Amino acid sequence: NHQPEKKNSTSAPMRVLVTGGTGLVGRAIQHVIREERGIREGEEWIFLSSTDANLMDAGETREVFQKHQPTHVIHLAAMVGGLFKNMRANLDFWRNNIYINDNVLQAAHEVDAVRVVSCLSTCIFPDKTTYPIDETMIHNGPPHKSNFGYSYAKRMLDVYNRAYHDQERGRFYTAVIPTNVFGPHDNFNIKDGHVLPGLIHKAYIAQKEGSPLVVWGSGTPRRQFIYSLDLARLFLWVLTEYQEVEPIILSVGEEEEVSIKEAAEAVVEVMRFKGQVTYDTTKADGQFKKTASNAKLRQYCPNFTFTPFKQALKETCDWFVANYDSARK
Ligand code: NAP
Ligand code: GFB
Repeated sequence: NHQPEKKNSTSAPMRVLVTGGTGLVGRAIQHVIREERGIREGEEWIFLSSTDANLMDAGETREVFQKHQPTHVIHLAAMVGGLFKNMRANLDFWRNNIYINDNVLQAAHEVDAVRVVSCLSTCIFPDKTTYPIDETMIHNGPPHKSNFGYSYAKRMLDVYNRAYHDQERGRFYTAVIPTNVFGPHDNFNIKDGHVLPGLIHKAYIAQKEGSPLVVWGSGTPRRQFIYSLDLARLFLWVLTEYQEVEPIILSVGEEEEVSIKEAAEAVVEVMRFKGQVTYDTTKADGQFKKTASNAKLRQYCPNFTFTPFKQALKETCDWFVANYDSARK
C-alpha cells in the first residue's frame, strides 16, 4: 500500500509550483503525479528547473512566482551534494541555499501561497545527540563539521516557517526531513554525488574495465535510505494533509539502517559485479550515524509501505544502465 491516508480527498483547486522540479526528488514527484496519482480537476502542476529562474536571484524568483501565482509550493531547489562536495564547499552551501530559501519563501508569501513544503535533511541534526533523532532536536547543538554550511542553511528553513506563520496565521509553511534519498535521475557524479549513486557508477565502470570497486572510508558508518518514489508519494500526502508548521521526518524505520559496507554489498549484488571490492580508508567517513525515528510519520500514515531496499536499488541500477548516456554523472 503506497498511498498514505487521505482525509480530505476533495481536492480543492491547486496550482502547485515545484522548485527544483528537474532533480532527483522533483522527477520522482513528476513520475508519481503523472503515472500513479494523475492530475486532478482544477489542479495545475509546474515543475521548475534553474533555466526557468535562478532562485538565488530575488528578481528572477519574484518574476517566476508572479507569473505562475501558485497556491501551493513544493520547495526542493537547493545546492545539494554528498559528503565530499560538502567538505569542499561549506561556504557556497551556506550562502547559495540561504539566498534560494529567502527568495522562495518571500516570493511565496508575496503571492499569498497558502502552503509551502520545504526540505530539510536528517544530516542537519546535532552531531552530538541521543538516538533515535526526532523532529524536536533540530536546533539542539552544532551539526557535523563536514556539512555545517548546508546544515545551518537548512535549519533556517524551520525558522522561516515559524516566522511566516507568526506573521500571518494562515501561512502554513512547513518542511519535511528526508533521510538519504536515492533513485532514477539521481546525480551519479562520483566526486559530488551521494554514496549510492557513486557506488552504482563506480561498479558500472569497474565492471567494464575489470578494475576493483573502491568504496571510500571504512564502510562502518550507518545510513537509512529512502527511495525517491516513496518520498514523492509521502510528499503528496504532506502537501494536502499535514497541518503542522513543525517539520516531519520522512524516512524508513530505524531497523532499516544499514552500514555503508552492507549498502556496497547490495550494489555489488544488484549490479552483478564480479570483481574485487576494496575500502580506501584514507577517505573520510563523515557522520558515523544519524539514526532518525519515523514514529511521527507512522502515527499519521500507519499503513504506508516502503519499497523494499533491494527492489528500489535494482530499479535505480536498471535506470542508470539504460540511461547511462543522458544520466547526470
Ligand atoms: P538535485 O537532484 O541536485 O536537484 C536540485 C534541483 O534544484 C534541480 O532541479 C536544480 O535545477 C535546482 N536548482 C539548484 N540550484 C538552483 C538555482 N540556483 N535556481 C533554481 N533551481 C536550482 O537535488 P535533490 O536530491 O532532488 O534534492 C531535492 C531537495 O531534497 C533538496 O532541497 C535537498 O536538500 C533535499 N534532500 C535531498 C537528499 C538526498 O539525499 N538527495 C536528502 C535529504 C534532503 P537544475 O536541474 O536546472 O540544475
Ligand atoms: O551520501 P554521502 O556522500 O553523504 O555518504 P552523507 C557518505 C558516506 O558514504 C561516507 C561513504 O561514510 C563515505 O565514506 N562512501 C563510500 C561514499 N563510498 C562512497 C562514494 O563512492 N561516494 C560517496 N559520496 N560516499 C550527506 C550530507 O552526508 O547526506 C549532505 O553531507 C546531504 O549534506 C546528504 O544531506 C543527504 O550521508 O555522509
